[in-house]
Amino acid sequence: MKIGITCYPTYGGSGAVATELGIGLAARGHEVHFISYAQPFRLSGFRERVYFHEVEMERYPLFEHPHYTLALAAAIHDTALRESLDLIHVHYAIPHATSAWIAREMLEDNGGPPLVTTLHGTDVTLVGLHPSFHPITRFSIMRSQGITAVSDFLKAVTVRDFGVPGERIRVIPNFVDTELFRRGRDPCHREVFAPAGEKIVMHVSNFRPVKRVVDVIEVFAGIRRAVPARLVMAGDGPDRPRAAERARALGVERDVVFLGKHGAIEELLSCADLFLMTSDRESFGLAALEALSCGVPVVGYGVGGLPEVVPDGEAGVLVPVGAVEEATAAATRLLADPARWRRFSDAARAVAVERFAVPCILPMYEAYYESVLADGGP
Ligand code: GMT
Repeated sequence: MKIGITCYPTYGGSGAVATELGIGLAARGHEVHFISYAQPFRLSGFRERVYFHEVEMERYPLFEHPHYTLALAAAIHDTALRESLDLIHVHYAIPHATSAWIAREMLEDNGGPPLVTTLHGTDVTLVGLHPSFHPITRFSIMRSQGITAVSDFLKAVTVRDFGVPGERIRVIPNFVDTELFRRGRDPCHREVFAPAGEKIVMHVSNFRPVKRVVDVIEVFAGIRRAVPARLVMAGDGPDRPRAAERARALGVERDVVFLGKHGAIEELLSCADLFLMTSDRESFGLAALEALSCGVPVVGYGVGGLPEVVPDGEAGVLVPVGAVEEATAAATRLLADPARWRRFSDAARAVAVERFAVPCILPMYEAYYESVLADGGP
C-alpha cells in the first residue's frame, strides 16, 4: 500500500505515534509518504520506503497569517497525485482532516484515496470544542472515510460531543516499540542524574497547562522529604517557568533537572524509577506507556484514557486530579519498598509487551486500512 501520513512534526504524542506508525508500516513493506511542514521529530536516518514531503509556505506581504491549512491541502493533493497514494492518514483532526478533505475534493470526481483521521486528544476534548472550531471539526471528522480514536474514552467523548455515530469510530490504541523502550539500555545516564544513588523520578511533556507541571514539582518535593531522589523534567512549553519557580519556592531546585526537549527519551526512561503524569485531561498518555515499557511504574491522575493504559494498583497508582498528597504518598511508598517496586515494574513491562507492543497494534491499522479501502469503511 502507498500511504500518505500527515501529523504535527513537533515534540508530542500524536506526532510520535504517527511517525512510529509510518516507520513500522514501511518495515512491513508499505510505502510511506510523510507530509508536514517539517520533518517529524522522531524520523531520523535513512529508511527504505519512507519519504518526506515538506509543505511549501509561500510568503506574501498581504498574508499576515500564513495559510498552512491551504498549503497542506495543496501538498496532500500534489503527493496523492504524484505518488498515486492508496490512502491518506491524518493524525490530529485540526486542521489536518480539513486539509485532507479539501485535497480529496480537488481530485477528480472526489475519487481520491480514502481518508483516515485519527483523533488524539485535545483536537476533540479542548480545541475542537471551541464554538468557532466545533462545526468545522465535526464536518471534517464526518467526511473522513475512516475514523480512529486512541482510547475508548476518546471515542465516547467524540460520540457525545460531536454526534459522530459510535459505529463509525474504531478504537486503535497507541503502541510502543518495546525493543527500544526497555530497562537497562546502554547508554544509561543514572550516574549523571543520581550520582549518590538517589531514585530517579521523571516527567516528560510539552509543559502545557493541561499537564499541570506544578503538581509534578509538588509531588516530587513531597517524595524528596522521605526518599533521596532527583527529578528529571524532559520537554518544554509555556509552564516551564512556573514549574521552575515552584521548585525554587519549595527548596528543591537543586534536585530538579530541566532538560528541555530531548530526542532520545528512551535513554532516560530506561533508568528511571518512577514516572509522574499529573495531567487534568489525557486521552491516552503515550509518555506513560513508554515509561511502562521501560519497567517504570506510573503515578498520576486517573483521567480520560490513562486508566486504560496504566492498570491502577498493578503497574501504577492513579488518584483524582489535584490529589497531590495522595500521589505523593503512593509514589513514596513505591520508591521506599523495593519488593513492591519490583512487582509494579514487572507488571508495567508486561502491560506494554502484552497489550501495546508494535506487533499487537500495527496489524490493527493494516486491517482497518484494508476495510476502508474495500468498502469505504467498516
Ligand atoms: O492532544 C494533544 O494535546 C496533543 C497530543 C499530542 O500531539 O501530543 O496529545 C494527545 O495525543 C497523544 C497521542 O495519542 C496522547 O497520548 C495524549 O494523551 C493526548 N493528549 C491529551 O489528551 C491531552
